[in-house]
Parts: sequence; structure tokens; C-alpha cells
Amino acid sequence: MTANTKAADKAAIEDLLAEARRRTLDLVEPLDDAQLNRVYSPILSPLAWDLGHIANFEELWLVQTIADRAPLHGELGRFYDAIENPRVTRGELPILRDAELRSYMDEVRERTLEVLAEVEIGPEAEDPLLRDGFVYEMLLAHELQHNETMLQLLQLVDGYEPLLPVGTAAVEGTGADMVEMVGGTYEIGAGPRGFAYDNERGRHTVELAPFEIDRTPVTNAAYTDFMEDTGAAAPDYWERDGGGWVRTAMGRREPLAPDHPVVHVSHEQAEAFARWAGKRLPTEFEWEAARERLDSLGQVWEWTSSDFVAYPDFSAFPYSEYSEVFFGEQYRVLRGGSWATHPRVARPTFRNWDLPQRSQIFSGLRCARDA
Ligand code: AVJ
Ligand code: FE
Repeated sequence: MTANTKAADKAAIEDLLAEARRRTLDLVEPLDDAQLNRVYSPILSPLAWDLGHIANFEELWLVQTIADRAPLHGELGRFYDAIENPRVTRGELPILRDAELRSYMDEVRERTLEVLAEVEIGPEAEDPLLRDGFVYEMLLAHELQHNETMLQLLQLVDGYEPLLPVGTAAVEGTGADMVEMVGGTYEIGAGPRGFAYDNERGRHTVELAPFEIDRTPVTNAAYTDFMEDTGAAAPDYWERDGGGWVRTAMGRREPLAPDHPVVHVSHEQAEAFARWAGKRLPTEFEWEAARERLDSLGQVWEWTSSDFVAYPDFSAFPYSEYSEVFFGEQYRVLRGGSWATHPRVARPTFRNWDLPQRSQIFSGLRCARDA
């Protein structure tokens, strides 16, 4: 099954759900229950919360909503509501833990498959949740996105021995340092067909002035130059080691790879870097317009200068707590995807967002300038 297989028929859906679950369980396989329950950071959930939330989201949409069945644990879902329970509170909640948590995940999946056998999911399905398997695509995306959040937390776990490949690769670039983009009209956002989140719709045109954008993401070497020149703070997981730097994620001490993209920088750091380089961050529209001409995509999320706001004709679907409640000036958009992002999530139109001071995500940048 490839990453881009559409969840269009039931056997494919079952396989894709199983594949995502395997990825989730592989991530936590090296850990014991104490590590799953431990609060490592006020801005990241304990892993047990992510696991329960993944299963509870599945129960809510694939069992309760589409089949009108009662939840397995009554009001438990309250504690897995991401809006009601800020990350800093999640370690204290009466969530499921240990063996109970694992059986909940399994029992929900059993019910999901029972319901799947009963529902109509083709293009003719009346319920927009079921039409073309939308709600199943949403479930897959949700679990895979939480895998990335879990990998953010796993950076803090000393001695973690991943079963899956982790980390960035060297930046590869071809040709000139910057790509020249002509001014004009560009199509932005997801079209009406295929899975996308509500915030990627509707597809619309934007006018862009001519601009240039870096062909490759900013590297550790370039970021080190910037730090030495300006005294700017180091990205997360960098530690001084004699004259140089080491990376300390997962409790390791590895020499910093100069030709890898810089990762774990905040929007504030990214903006300061761009200014120092005599450039600026691209807007998210510039990023999307230039995407097919950019090298080394998929290593780091790339900060843009854009606020996370609604596109014209936005309408919340299927729930306003995915996107709508976050719209506004407080969040910045990131584009692309990181080494921790499953390819199913990293659509060209996918919009990620976070607060400008945050750097726990796998965030880097590339710069742009007016042509
Ligand atoms: C798109 C990464 C900002 O983690 O808040 C997961 C993804 N939404 N469950 C987030 C998400 C609901 C979301 N981000
Ligand atoms: Fe979630």
C-alpha cells in the first residue's frame, strides 16, 4: 500500500488504518508505562494522552458519529478534548493508562471495523462525512499527525532507541541559490475533490509580485554564522562543546551536521535570520506557488510570514475546532512537512500552524525577497 492510496474501498481503508496504528505502536514500543505517563514538557502531552486521544477521536468519529453508538467509557472523551484540556494539564487528567489504555485502543478498532462493514462510503454517499471515505481519510491524517507530535516529545526521552528512521538528511540543491518567480496570478488551496482539511479550501487565485525564494532550506552551517554574527540564541537541542556544537535530542550527543537543515527554530528566530541575510520569510502563497521548484522538501516545516487565517469562502467542516478556533493573528503558518511527517499528511496545500515563539515542532525556514 503506498502513501497515496485513496481510502476509497473498505479493504484499503482497513489496511491503511492498520498501517497507521502500527506506526503509532512502533513509536512507543521501546518505552515502558512510566515513560508513557511521564510529563516531559508543559507544552507537550504525555504519550499516554496522545494514544488515548487517537483512539478516542476514532471512537468519536468512526463509531459514535457515523453509527450512533454509545461510547465505551461514558464521559471519558472530555479528557481527550484538545481544546478543553491545554497540554500543561494533561498529565493530571484521569485518562486511561497502561493495560486499560491498550485494550481501549483495540476495542475501539474492533468497533470501527464493524461499522465500516455497514456503511456506504462511495461517491454517491449522502452524508458528506462518508462520501469518498472522507471521515476515514480524516482519521488517518489525525493519527499520523499525532505521530509527529509524539516524535516531538520523543526528542526529550533520554536513550530512546527508535524503530523507525528519525532525523534530517543533508540539504541537496541544484543550480542557483534562489529561484526566480514571475509576478502574476496563482491558484492557491485545495480543489473540491479529494481529501483536504477545511482550512485548505476553497481554491482561489492570488496576485503575487515577482519574487525570489531560496532553493534550499537554511542549513545548520548558515544558522551558526548568523548566531556568531548576532549573538542569536541556539535552536533547541544544541549544546556548546568546546568550540563547536553538538545535538542532544533523545539524550544523545552528536556532532552538529553543518549541511543539514536547521530545525527547532521559532518564527522569531527564523525572521531574525532572514533579516540578517538581507531577505525575508516567504508568504504562504509564495511558498505554495514556488513549491514545485524547491529542493529538499520534506526535511523541516518551513515558517512563513503569513498569519493562520481563513481563505475566502471558508466553511468549517466537519468541526470548527480543527481550524476555525485557531484562525487569527496569534498563529503563523508553516508549509511543507518534516522528516517526521507522513507523506499522506504533506499535501502541497497543507497548512500547519503554531505560535511564533514555539520551536518544539520540526521547524526551519527558507528565505525569500522581492525581485
Ligand atoms: C495542525 C499540528 C496544528 O496538533 O494542534 C491534531 C493537528 N488537530 N489533532 C495540532 C491536530 C487535531 C494540529 N496541528
Ligand atoms: Fe488531535
